[in-house]
Amino acid sequence: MERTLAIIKPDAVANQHSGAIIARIEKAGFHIAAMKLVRLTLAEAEGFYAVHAERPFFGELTEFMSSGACIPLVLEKENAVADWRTLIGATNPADAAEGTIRKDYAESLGRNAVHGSDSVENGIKEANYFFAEHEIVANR
Ligand code: FUP
Repeated sequence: MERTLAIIKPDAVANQHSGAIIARIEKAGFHIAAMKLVRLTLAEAEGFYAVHAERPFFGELTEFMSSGACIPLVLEKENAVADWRTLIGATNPADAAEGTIRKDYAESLGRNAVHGSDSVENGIKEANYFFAEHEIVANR
């Protein structure tokens, strides 16, 4: 079964949208294989987003991601990576389709409520960034 890493980001947690977002995850048929609430250190956020290290928004992004609690989740489903990205919508909420999570809960391009892995390979890597093997519970 395919896995992806989702993160309910600090803006959505602070704005009390975690429950609504988790309800959408379950309604869309994803199995939650792992979940926890953590506050990332700046170094942990920099490690997670290392691929963006040279981008101009890297400092703002990593400061935001370490500014408060976030909720990483491993989601399991057939086509989990693509289906989760469809459900969350475009990176910039101004471009996100109606009914998507970012359309409904994101504040801005930088504070955009949720993360989703962009490939199956990165889904595995990102799940392992947050969770040990024994913390990920397969759906049967
Ligand atoms: P996504 O895969 O949709 O999360 O988007 P990206 O990997 O392109 O970007 C990662 C995060 O960087 C986004 F969620 C928000 C932030 N970002 C900015 O703040 N400014 C930008 O111009 C692009 C991305």
